[in-house]
Amino acid sequence: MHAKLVALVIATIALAPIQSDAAVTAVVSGPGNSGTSTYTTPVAVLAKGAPMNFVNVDVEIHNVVASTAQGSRSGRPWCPATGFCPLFWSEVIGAGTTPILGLANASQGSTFEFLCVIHPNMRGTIIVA
Ligand SMILES: [Cu+2]
Repeated sequence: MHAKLVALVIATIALAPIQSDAAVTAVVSGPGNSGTSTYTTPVAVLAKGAPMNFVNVDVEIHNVVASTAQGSRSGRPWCPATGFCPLFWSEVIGAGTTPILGLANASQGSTFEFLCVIHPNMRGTIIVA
């Protein structure tokens, strides 16, 4: 049953019309991404101040974490007490949707690189428009 649901989601996405980058409000990962260097949406455009989700339609677990910008723990409850403190972050999830936290105050024109902590070869870019 679960496999049929995953297949249906994949088929629905495959049949969906191609969207311009401006229409993307989510970072999406899908089957095969862990063996590549990208996500299904390698570039995602976020309207300033709008929410952004991470959508995983893969059977493997993934997440979205800022790969470059690091900073203080202030306002970032996802940060560990020590170590890596990414500018933005999502939970590691199996198939499903979860919010990407930390982008609410990102400036228009900003560009952020991100990666998956489980598969650090998976990388992408978020552009704030
Ligand atoms: Cu991954």
